[in-house]
Amino acid sequence: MRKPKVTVVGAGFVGATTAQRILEKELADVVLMDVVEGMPQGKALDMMESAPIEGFSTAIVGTNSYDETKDSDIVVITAGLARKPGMSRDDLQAKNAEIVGGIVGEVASRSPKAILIVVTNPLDIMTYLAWKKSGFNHRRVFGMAGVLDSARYAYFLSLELKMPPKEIEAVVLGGHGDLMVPAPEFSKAKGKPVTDLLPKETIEAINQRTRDGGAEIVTLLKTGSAYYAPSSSVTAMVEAILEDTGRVLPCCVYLKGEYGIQEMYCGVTASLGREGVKKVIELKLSSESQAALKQSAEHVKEQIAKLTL
Ligand code: TXD
Repeated sequence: MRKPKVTVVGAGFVGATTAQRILEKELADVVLMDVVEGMPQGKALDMMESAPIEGFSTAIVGTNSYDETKDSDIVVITAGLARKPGMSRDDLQAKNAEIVGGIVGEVASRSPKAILIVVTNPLDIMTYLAWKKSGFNHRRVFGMAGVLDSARYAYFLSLELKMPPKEIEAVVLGGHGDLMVPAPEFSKAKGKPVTDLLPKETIEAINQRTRDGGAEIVTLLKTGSAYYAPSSSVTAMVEAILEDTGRVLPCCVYLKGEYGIQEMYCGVTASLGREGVKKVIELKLSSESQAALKQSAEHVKEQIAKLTL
């Protein structure tokens, strides 16, 4: 039987680490594509040279051409620019829209049945753009942010509760930015709601650390941004899709009235499988979280309006 094929566009920190995780978990063969000559080829060769040690039987090729991406089951888009000094968020959005738009055109024609997972920031807007440019059914185009934001939330809760991180289930909804919505009412430690375990002020401080989670890493690294947890997050989505598990994960998906949000992309929990989004799971949010989600979605909508499609 043919092994599944995953293309990762952008062989930078997130892209290359995602490729490595997919290979080592033997989820699929990988094509790693980047515009920088030699770089994806070098990283792919280096990863293959770890195969005798790690023992994986999956394979990776690095390339600067889209031809090798043909008939991918999943395309992960991590290509883009980081914000440079003097560049506004809007400038970055316009530049990355150009990059992501171009990539989607190339991959959609060669892999018309693929599922697209967008990672490039600003995440919600790039996911909407990828959907529009691909012409694909919205079930096959979604973005990664919620898995990461929820993992950060779970980790910070585990520190406070002095429990192993894997005992914590945490949920963050909304757009991937300052207005993201940690939902403590759906976050649990060993099955118990964290709202019963921690005082309100402590939870609010953890919510804020979660919202600032990306910036905290950027400040420490000084150049570049997070990639270990982001690549784990993408890999969890790839696994749910390829193994058709129906796992419920927070993702940036197209909404048609869920939570009162119409025809746009925003972070909510969804079940993933071979066809992409199987189902959007609408949680019964507290009135506080519901209002915060609405505000976050409004912000995404304003940013989408700035796109030239
Ligand atoms: O939660 C999330 N969604 C995020 C998003 C978590 C972490 C990182 N997030 C965003 O992912 C970040 O803000 C960036 O927009 C992307 C990629 O982050 P990464 O840290 O991997 O950036 P790098 O290391 O700069 O890699 C980007 C690569 C680089 O190698 C470029 O040469 C390549 O993208 N690039 C391209 N590849 C193919 N085609 C085109 N046109 C192209 N342009 C740049």
